[in-house]
Amino acid sequence: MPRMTAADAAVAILDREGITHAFGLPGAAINPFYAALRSHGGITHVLARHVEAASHMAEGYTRVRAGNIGVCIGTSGPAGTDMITGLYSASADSIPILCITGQAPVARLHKEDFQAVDIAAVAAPLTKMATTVLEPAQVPGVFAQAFHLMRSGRPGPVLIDMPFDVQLAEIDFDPGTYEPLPVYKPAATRAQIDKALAMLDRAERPVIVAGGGIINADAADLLVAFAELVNVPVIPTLMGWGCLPDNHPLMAGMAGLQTAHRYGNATLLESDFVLGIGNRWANRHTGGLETYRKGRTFVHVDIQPTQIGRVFPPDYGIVSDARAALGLFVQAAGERSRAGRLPDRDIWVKECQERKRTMLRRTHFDDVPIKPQRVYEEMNRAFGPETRYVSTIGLSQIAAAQFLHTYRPRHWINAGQAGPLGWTVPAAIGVCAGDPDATVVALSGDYDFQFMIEELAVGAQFGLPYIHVVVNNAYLGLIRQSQRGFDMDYCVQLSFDNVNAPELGGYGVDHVKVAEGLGCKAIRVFKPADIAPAFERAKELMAEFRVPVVVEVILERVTNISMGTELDNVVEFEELAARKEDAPTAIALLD
Ligand SMILES: Cc1ncc(C[n+]2csc(CCOP(=O)(O)OP(=O)(O)O)c2C)c(N)n1
Ligand SMILES: [Mg+2]
Repeated sequence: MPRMTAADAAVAILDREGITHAFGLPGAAINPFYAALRSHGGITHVLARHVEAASHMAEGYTRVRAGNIGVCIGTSGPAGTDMITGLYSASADSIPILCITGQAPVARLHKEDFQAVDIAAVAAPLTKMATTVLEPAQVPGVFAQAFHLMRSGRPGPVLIDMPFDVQLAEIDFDPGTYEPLPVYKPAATRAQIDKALAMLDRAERPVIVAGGGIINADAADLLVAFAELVNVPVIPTLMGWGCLPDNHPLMAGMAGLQTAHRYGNATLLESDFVLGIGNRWANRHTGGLETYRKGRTFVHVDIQPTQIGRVFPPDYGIVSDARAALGLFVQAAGERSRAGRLPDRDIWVKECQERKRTMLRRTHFDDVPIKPQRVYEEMNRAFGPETRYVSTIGLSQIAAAQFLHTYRPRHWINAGQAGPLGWTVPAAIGVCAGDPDATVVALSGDYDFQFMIEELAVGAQFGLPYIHVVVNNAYLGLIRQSQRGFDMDYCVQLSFDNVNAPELGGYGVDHVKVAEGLGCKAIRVFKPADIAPAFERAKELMAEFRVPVVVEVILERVTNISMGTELDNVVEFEELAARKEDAPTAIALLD
């Protein structure tokens, strides 16, 4: 039997489980694991500048491609606590990442040793498993179990904490015969699918709410096939956005309080039946449940049994992996279609399409300083359907969801439930590492960008080029808007007179200089007409220098973005589109 350190065994298992990339930074307590990484030589390591960033890089890496699992590595103590935000964000969005931490030696764990924090206990509520491995011979089993858990059922993150002496201890392990454990995914039965379809048949105005579970299950093709067979409009959730192209005739718009289309909300409110697949009835999607549920019948399909009935009791629930369920939905609907037993939905579908054509928000403004809506209009023109957008939170992200277009799964990469500021730069770097040929466009508000701006250096060092659009209002914009309810504008201003950059006119941080200082390229734009040329120049710079390129757009300070507390009371602060020139890059044009 081959003998090796437990750390060598762990790295050999990563390899056998298909891991090719890791994001992290070393420290004394994790050096044995780094020694194993070095001697193995087959895993590309990206050196983060902040340990939290490593966890978000791992998330970006997982989210970009089906089957990917991002690995993030840190030392003991604060490295582990830094990565807690990534574990939270990953677990909230059902994203598997493997977080590996070093730890003080076993015999010193209870002696308040330097950086000996009980990270497994800290991470427990945010992971599917969090464990400090005390026996070196358990290391192979713990890693095998970690991959089994991350891939089974509702996907999610795992933390493995390894004391220094456990990593170094020699064990017997044969990587050659190591085998990943089978993955468990519950599957719907045909009887369950037939029952749901019979309920759908009885509806007059049905919609499908398509959640991120469809993307996680790599089942977008089946969703489209099913929707087309039954001719039922689809409302993707923010996490499901891209599972059918925005320009698909059955894409009815997103519904919700913020990241939603006017036509998506109107269609949901008109509907009498909702088939939710791989979604979790998130509160920013549903708004008040009384409005959301009123007069509607609900069927809920989810991989996690305990999700059924968590937010409200559906009329019927099915426990299933989205791919398994949609496979049966396609089969059963196909049989009904061939037998001529599917109801005609043409009138309802046309009504939804008419709402999509007419209920538009205005994007075309020529104002200086620039209004944010115009930025998204220019992005729609500059970036094609292959673009992978990355964003996290803020007015910037909310407006992006309202105005940008997504055409493919995994092309809207967003920290949906947790929304941690600072996520965007590292997540974009993880996306680039996971799909080096992708066109990646990240979008941040100025504050999100400042949170982890140092990670730009990682993109420059490791040759991970992407375009980062920073919409700068010198405000914690979303919080400023929500403070209107308190009649205040308190502690939300990022503006100051930068003594080194008077040309910024009080907007504070000189993002161009910071980005350049970190080895990236950057362009600043003040006028609407300069946005498009800046995007074209950014593409050239990215191709030439192979580094991240920042395009900073100086916005007007105050713009309120459409949002509300109920699906039927979303407040519009700006003029609506009246003619096609008002929203020239909308999917379906007015007039
Ligand atoms: C770590 C963290 N702290 C606080 C928040 C709350 N928060 C959400 S958006 C926001 C302001 C974002 O400002 P900016 O990135 O400039 O975007 P804008 O809304 O101005 O477009 C804050 C403070 C958060 N989401 N994450
Ligand atoms: Mg801002």
